[in-house]
Amino acid sequence: MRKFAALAISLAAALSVPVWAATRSVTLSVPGMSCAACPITVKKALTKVEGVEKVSVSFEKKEAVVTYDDAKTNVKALTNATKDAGYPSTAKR
Ligand SMILES: [Cu+2]
Repeated sequence: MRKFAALAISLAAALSVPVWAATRSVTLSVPGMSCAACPITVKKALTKVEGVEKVSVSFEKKEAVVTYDDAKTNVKALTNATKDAGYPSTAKR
């Protein structure tokens, strides 16, 4: 029965991902980017956040578009990450 128990546990673990988990996208306004090198820092900081799938930063628009898994991270974690890197940001609506 050991094998069955192990199977049941791994199955339960696989199913523990919330059904409402979804890939979301948010546009962050990052007004502190002052030169063409800034987006690199911002992108690095956002990419490091667990759950982030894609980051595209525009220096011209001073914004970052982030695609993330909302079961693993959230907008607050993203804005915190840019803030910690020296670039406070806010979510655009
Ligand atoms: Cu810069």
